[in-house]
Amino acid sequence: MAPLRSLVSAALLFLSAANAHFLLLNPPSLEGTDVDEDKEPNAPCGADTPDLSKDNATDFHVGGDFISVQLAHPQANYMFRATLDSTASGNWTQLFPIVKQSGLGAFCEPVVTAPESWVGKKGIIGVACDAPDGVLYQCAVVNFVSGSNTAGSACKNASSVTGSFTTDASLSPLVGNGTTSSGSGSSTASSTSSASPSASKNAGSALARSEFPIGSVLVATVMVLAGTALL
Ligand SMILES: *[C@@H]1O[C@H](CO)[C@@H](O)[C@H](O)[C@H]1NC(C)=O
Ligand SMILES: *[C@@H]1O[C@H](CO)[C@@H](O)[C@H](O)[C@H]1NC(C)=O
Ligand SMILES: *[C@@H]1O[C@H](CO)[C@@H](O)[C@H](O)[C@H]1NC(C)=O
Ligand SMILES: *[C@@H]1O[C@H](CO)[C@@H](O)[C@H](O)[C@H]1NC(C)=O
Ligand SMILES: [Cu+2]
Repeated sequence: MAPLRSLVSAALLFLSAANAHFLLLNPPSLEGTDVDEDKEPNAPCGADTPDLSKDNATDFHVGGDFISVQLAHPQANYMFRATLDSTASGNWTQLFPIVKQSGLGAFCEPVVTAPESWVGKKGIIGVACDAPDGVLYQCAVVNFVSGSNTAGSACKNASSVTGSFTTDASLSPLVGNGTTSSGSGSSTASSTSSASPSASKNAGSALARSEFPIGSVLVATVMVLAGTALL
């Protein structure tokens, strides 16, 4: 009995962990290495609220530094933005054109710049990721420093990944002087993407939903296991 029960709970654990969206690897996420991906739909930073008065910061070179992410969806668009606002409540400046990642895994832009006037200041870099299950958020607390950083081996694209510049009606309003878009209820349930004109409807959505069949298979497995346990 015990092995079966642990198998079921292991499957359930795996199910809850299967809600993978994306990770911000560099600059390091405010949430550290233990990111709560279920809370990534919460604007502006996911599970945590930054506090510039106490959060640790890493250096970000305004002349060019790298932003690297890890994507668990077959495709997503990114907005790289930054603010000096102490709690990331607004005044976001766009750092890079909206870029689309196609293909799972590592993606890195080696030369992302920030305003020269920010040198010596502490701020927040935010990454908003428009994924098939909604807009997801991560932040990093950084010290803006002068010069540029040559991206090393930590900055790479997975072999099957390609990128292109794009437009995205969900991401483009996320900069400016207003307050942040409050996430507009973009929870896990409904997909509000397909704003991108280049998203090919048929091929794209079939691919984009490839995570759901896996989930269903797991649900079926758990149900079979649970059913067996009742016998
Ligand atoms: C900041 O870094 C120091 C030294 O590494 C560490 O002790 C402290 O816990 C960190 N603070 C936060 C909020 O992560
Ligand atoms: C944005 O910056 C302007 C000008 O510095 C300031 O008046 C405004 O309060 C800021 N807004 C937010 C949300 O921080
Ligand atoms: C990854 O792909 C993007 C988009 O094509 C490109 O801009 C970037 O330079 C690539 N990164 C690396 C490390 O080659
Ligand atoms: C934000 O407001 C400041 C001060 O009013 C202005 O200088 C700046 O251009 C505005 N930035 C954006 C992105 O609207
Ligand atoms: Cu996701």
